[in-house]
Amino acid sequence: MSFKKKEKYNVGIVGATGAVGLRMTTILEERNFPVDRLFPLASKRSAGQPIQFKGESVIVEELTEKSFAGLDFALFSAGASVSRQFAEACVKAGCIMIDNSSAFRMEPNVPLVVPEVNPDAIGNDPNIIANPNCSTIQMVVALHPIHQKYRIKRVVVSTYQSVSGSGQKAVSELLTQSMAVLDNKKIDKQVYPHQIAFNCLPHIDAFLENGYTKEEMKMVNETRKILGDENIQVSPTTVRVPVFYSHSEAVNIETEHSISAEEVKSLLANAAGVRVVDGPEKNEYPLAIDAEGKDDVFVGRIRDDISQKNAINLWVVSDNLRKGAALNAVQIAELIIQRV
Ligand code: 25A
Ligand code: L14
Repeated sequence: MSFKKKEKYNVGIVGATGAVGLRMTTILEERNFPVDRLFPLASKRSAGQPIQFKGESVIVEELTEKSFAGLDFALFSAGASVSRQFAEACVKAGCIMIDNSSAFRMEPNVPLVVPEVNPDAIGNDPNIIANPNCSTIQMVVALHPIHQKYRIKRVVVSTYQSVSGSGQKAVSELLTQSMAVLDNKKIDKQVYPHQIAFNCLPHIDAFLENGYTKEEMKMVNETRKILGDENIQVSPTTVRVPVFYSHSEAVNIETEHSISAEEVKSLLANAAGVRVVDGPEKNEYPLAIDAEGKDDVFVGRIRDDISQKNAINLWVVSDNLRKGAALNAVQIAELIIQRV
């Protein structure tokens, strides 16, 4: 490994002022990642703005090809085009790129990593590591222990995704549209093609020729890559709902071997990164508002599929900006420094 062990590391955050970038900084601090210096980077628009880190103000700088000199890690969350534009400069500077965008996820030589699921995919000498899509991360954390024990054949999933997945401006759009509706005023649309307040949009990311959206095809292809099994069939429908933070998912799983809800409850209760919340008699099940700000993937409504043998249903909820993005990226950096 050309990466050298140090006591502390220089870490850049590309897209530091965005919804995910802000949480990357907070999570590095919360988890006491050994940061020597933090370098918040963003577009020219945000340069000069202060970011709070460990009780100090750090000034955001404009991202340029020179930004990576002396950095050990750069955590990218500024969209796929920024990642494509700056990947080469980052790697050439000897800086490990942990990329939250969709730019490199399906490249065969780029590891796509969820630390609880496929930590070994990182390999011995990583330069670019891709952070999977948020909906995929929370689903595979729950699927992995089930796949290992019962061998998953097929997954049918519907998502209920919060607006924060599309960044800070979408959070503002839901808020202002909601207030406009309650005030009987005309609504303004900028981020989504339709009103999101008091509505559900079966449309996340662009439509493809096969009638599915890019977000749906990420769930198909990334799930196979992370679980290392090209035979898993995934049938997804991804839906935007008027929720600020956390994605929820209804997941139906069909397995090769005989499975029961009772067994899956105890299996998931002991799985890394999972918290089972399943007390229907007390109205207890995972909720988006409870998952916000937390690290776990919450799983509940665990029940046998009454229509099909060897099949179960789950309800899976997690904070899309944390485990779905910023936390997973920081965990990848932690894995790398533990291994040198
Ligand atoms: O292509 P992808 O991979 O599908 O990703 C698309 C977008 O989704 C978000 C992220 O948006 C990304 O840009 N995203 C990606 N992965 C995600 C995930 N897993 C995810 N969201 C959730 N989960 P974002 O809004 O969260 O973050 C954007 C950040 O990127 C910085 N940025 C943009 N272009 C850049 C750049 N940094 C460097 N070079 C560039 N060329 C961006 O910084 C932000 O930090 P900024 O300076 O552009 O914006 C700072 C503030 O200004 C607001 N703003 C944005 N656009 C405008 C604007 N203000 C005025 N006018 C504008 N046109 C932003 O809201 C921000 O607060
Ligand atoms: O990581 O919710 O590919 O709009 C792209 C779209 C993340 C979230 C990705 C959204 C995403 C997203």
